[in-house]
Amino acid sequence: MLMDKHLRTALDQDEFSLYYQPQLSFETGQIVGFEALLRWSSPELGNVPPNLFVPVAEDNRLIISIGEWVMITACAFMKDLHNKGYTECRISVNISVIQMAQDDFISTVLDILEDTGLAPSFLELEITESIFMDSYEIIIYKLEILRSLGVRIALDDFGTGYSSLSYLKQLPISTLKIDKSFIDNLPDESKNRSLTEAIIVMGHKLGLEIVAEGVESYKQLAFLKESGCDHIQGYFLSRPVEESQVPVLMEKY
Ligand code: G
Ligand code: G
Ligand code: MN
Ligand code: NA
Repeated sequence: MLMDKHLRTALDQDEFSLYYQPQLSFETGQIVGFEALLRWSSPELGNVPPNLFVPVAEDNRLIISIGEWVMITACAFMKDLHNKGYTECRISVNISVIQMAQDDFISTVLDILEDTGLAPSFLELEITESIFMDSYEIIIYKLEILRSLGVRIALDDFGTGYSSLSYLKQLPISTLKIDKSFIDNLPDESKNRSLTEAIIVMGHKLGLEIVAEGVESYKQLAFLKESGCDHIQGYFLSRPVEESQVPVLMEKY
């Protein structure tokens, strides 16, 4: 397959980059973190979105080396931001189940933290329900070790068919990311309004931090603030930006 072939050389040829999307805290009105989002600019195929190439990279297992590059790059970026004086900012990285299934996943994460000098509590791993595919007991165990060392764990796309309440019980998570599909038609749609409010209350009772994803309007922001949501992420604040634009955002908020 064409994409498979070009993916094999993409890392060596420097075709990947990371964009960063800010998360704002209602409590402080400041940016508390960024989600790292992978971009692939292929000379042959053009810009290929991650929802197209990540599944291919999972099938051919390139996601292991690509994911390692993502984590190194994202942690180095955040350490650099700390050095610029923004010492409280966190970085969230999307992790594939294929990466977590590797025997050396924990040592890979710890090596990257040590090499970049980033403290564990400033790294958040975003996971989805797909970790329940197979050998999930080992993966949960690995997440528990990382969590005990201070690394944060976020459950991504929460509330969709892909994640359920039983995961909240089984996973050592610190953050719930409410899926964009719940946020889209707030505050007009009454079922989504109730569900969002209930997720926030439930999450807080479990001691979790709540992030709303895909916030595109002031109306959504106002509703989420009123409902006690902790953080928001979405185009209303900023699209994902390249690294050079991050200091501009830090000054703006
Ligand atoms: O950035 P965008 O909205 O196009 O992301 C689309 C999907 O790709 C999202 O589900 C996101 O979690 C996933 N994605 C983005 N960056 C990464 C990455 O570095 N690793 C993995 N495994 N998935 C990513
Ligand atoms: O699955 P995950 O939550 O990791 O995917 C995040 C994706 O959502 C990224 O690809 C990002 O570009 C996209 N995204 C972030 N904020 C918004 C938004 O406000 N609106 C839309 N349509 N997409 C968004
Ligand atoms: Mn994500
Ligand atoms: Na999501």
